[in-house]
Amino acid sequence: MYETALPAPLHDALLALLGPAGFLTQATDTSPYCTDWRALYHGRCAAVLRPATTEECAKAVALCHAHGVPMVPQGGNTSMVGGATPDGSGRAVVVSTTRMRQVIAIEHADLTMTVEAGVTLKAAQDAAAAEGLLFPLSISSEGSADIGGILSTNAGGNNTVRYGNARELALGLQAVLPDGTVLDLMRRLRKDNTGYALRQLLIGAEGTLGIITRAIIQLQPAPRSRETALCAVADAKAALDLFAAFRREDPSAIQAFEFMSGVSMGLVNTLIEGASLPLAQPAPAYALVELASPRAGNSLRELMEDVLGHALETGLVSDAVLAESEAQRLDLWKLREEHAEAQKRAGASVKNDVSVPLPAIPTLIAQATAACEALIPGIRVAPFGHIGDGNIHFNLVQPEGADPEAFLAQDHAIMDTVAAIVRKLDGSFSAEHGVGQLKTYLMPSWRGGAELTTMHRIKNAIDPANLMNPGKIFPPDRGTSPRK
Ligand code: 2HG
Ligand code: ZN
Repeated sequence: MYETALPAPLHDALLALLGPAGFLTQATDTSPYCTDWRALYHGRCAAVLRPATTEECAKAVALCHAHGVPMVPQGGNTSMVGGATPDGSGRAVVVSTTRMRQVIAIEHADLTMTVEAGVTLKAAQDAAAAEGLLFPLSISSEGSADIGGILSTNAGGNNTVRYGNARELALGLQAVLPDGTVLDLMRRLRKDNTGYALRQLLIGAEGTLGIITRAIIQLQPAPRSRETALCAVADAKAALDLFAAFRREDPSAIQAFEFMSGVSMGLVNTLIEGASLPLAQPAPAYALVELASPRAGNSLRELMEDVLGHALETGLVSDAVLAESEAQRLDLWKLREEHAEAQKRAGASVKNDVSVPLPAIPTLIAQATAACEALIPGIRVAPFGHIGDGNIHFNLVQPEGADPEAFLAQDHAIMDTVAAIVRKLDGSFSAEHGVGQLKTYLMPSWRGGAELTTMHRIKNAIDPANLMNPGKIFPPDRGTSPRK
C-alpha cells in the first residue's frame, strides 16, 4: 500500500529521483503546502515534490507528465488569491521550489544577480546588500516569498513606482515546461530582439505554463542616502497631491510612496505588537514616503524638508515624522508592512487588489466606500496600498463581532461591487496579486473575447493536457479550450 494516490511506478520513480527529503507523501508533511496564507483554500495533494536542481525538477515534471498527473508549482506559499494551492481532488502533486536556494552569482560589471527560484526575496535582498547593491523589489511577504513566485506572479510591491514590477527586473529566465523540457533563456542582455518574448510570457503566467527555476535579475547600486517620512493627510487626494509635489521636484528620488487609510492604520496600531503611531493623534489617512539615492550627502534631506515644509504650511499635510535613524525608518515601515497581518487578525476580510489611473484614485475610494457601506452595514473599509503606482488594496474587513463565514459568503457581492466601480474608472481587478483561483470567475467579463481566447490558445499550445497549475487564471467552466 502506498500512502499517496500516485501510480506505484511513478511513486517509485519520484522517490528514487528526489530521495526522501524531496518527496513528501505523509499528510502531516504535505498539509502546509495545501493551504494558502489566508486559509481560504484547503486543498489536497498526492505528494509534494521538492527538487534540488533544475535537472531534478525537469525529470520529475517529465515523469508526472508521462503519467498525466497535474502539477501545482509553489514558492513561498504567500499567494493572496490561492494561486499555489491544489484543488480538493488530491490528484495533483505540489512542486515546491524551496530546495533550490542558491544565489549563484552577483556580477558588478552589469549589476546582475543569477539566482535559483527558491531563494527568498529577503535572502536575495541581503545577498545584494552584502555586495553594496540593491535588489529593487520589496513586498510585505519578502521573508517567505521566493524568486520563482515573484516572477510567476509578476509581483509589484513598494518600489514599483521607481523600478517597475518583477517583469521589468528579469533579464534572464530558466523554466521547466509542462512536459519536462528545460526552456533556457538565461541571457543577460538588455537588447535581444530575436522573436517572441518567451521570458515575458512565463512571467505573470502564475505557473500555468511552467515552473520558473532560475533567473537573472537586474540590480541597482545600493542607496547611500535615504529619507523616510510618515505624513498625516486628510484623504487620498491629499496623498496624491503630496506625491505630485515630490515628483515635481525630483521624480527619480521617489523610492516608495504608500497610502494607508485611518481605519487600516488603526488595525495595525491596535493588533500588532511593537507597532505604534509616532504622531500626536490619529489622522484620516497617511502617506509613507521614501526618497533614496546612490549619492551620499544631504540633498534628499533638503528635498524632504522643502516639500514637507511647504505641505505643512499649506495644510496639505497636518503632521509628519521623519526617520532619524535606521531603527526609526524600520519602525515606520513596520506600520505599513503589517497591514495584511493586522487585517488577518481583525477577522475575515475581502481583498480587492485593484489599480486605476492615478487621477481616479480619490473617486475609487469615495465611491467604493459608499457602495460597500450600503451593501453591508458596519463593514470596515480599510484601503491602503501603493498609491504612487495606482495600486490600491481596497480591502474590507468584517463588521466587528460578525460571523466570519457569513461575511465571506458575500465575497463575490463585495468584489463585484468594487469591480463595477473600478471598471468605470478604466482600472484592473487585479493589479499585483494575480488571478489565482479566487478571481477566475472575473476573467470572462474582464478579459473575454480575443484576449481570453488568445490566452487559451497559448495555454493549449504549451500545456495541451492542462497539467500545469490547473484551475488557475482560466474560469473552470471553460477547461482549456477557447470558446468557438
Ligand atoms: C501589501 O501591499 C500586500 O502589503 C498585501 O500586497 C495586500 O493584504 C493585502 O491586501
Ligand atoms: Zn501590495
